[in-house]
Amino acid sequence: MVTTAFHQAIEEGLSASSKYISSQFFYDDQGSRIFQDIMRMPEYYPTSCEFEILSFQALQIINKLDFSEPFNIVELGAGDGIKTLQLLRKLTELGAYFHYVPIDISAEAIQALEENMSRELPSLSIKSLVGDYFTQMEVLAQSDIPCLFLFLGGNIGNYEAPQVDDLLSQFYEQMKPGDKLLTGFDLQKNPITIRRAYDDSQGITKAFNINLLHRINREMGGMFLPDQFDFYCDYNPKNGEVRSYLVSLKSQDVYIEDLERSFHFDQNELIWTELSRKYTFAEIEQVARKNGFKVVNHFLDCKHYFTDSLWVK
Ligand code: AVI
Repeated sequence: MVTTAFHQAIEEGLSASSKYISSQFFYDDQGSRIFQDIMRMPEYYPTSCEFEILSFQALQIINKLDFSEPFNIVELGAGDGIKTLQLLRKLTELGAYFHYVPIDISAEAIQALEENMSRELPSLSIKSLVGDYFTQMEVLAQSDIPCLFLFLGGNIGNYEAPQVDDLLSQFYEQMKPGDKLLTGFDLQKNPITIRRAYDDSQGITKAFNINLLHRINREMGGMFLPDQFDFYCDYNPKNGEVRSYLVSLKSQDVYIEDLERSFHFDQNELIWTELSRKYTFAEIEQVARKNGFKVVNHFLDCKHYFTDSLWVK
């Protein structure tokens, strides 16, 4: 039997006095498909907001880069690249000389992205890198081509404050002076709008969370009965945190074959699955400064729900 990072995380998280499973484990093939459905939900505004920013403000973003040519657009965790395509299309129309460098740990994801991008923009120069962000950023730091790094989608909101500093300081270390970072931040807004984006009426976010239990069953011989769990989430407007949980509907013991043990769940016991932090401008500026960056500009959607924030090293 192979013990994976997922096995270790489940052993640790379900043994803790307050149980948890990290949201990084949402994204197996099935979870990634459900996430695509989330991004298509009308309540889940971050996707359309960022799409709008990258479609309608591409020129303004490009003007703020102030790069000599050629330059690299480096995408960290590219996904399907649909939003980035808008920016790349504008650059291509303007005749800019640049390379698109998506970085992803999954060779399969990169291949799908390359096929997609080449179909949409046949003249695009794509230089994909497969591996973890930091190793691949180190490779890019060796050349003197200026780089714009993209960390889109509001993924930064899924990190706790110390992890955010960790991540940004590692990005900073791998960047050359003058390189830029464009990061998506979901902003604090009417709490009802935020709660609806996560507590959706169709139960898609619930399915996204419950898939963690299916994944344990598939990958480590778990005996979870997913119907015996529900989903709960809560937005606290005082600290900007959406926290998501699985809830055990009864007192139960669940055996996981690969871990050779059972885990006990009390009735109504929670398993914390995700943090989705919403930021204020002051917090974004503080986090940039703390990690050595200077804020160049905030690019906002028309409702001011979301910002792609451009920073320079
Ligand atoms: C990927 N990440 C920014 C999403 C979020 O909003 O926290 C993941 C997600 N979780 C539930 N809905 C969407």
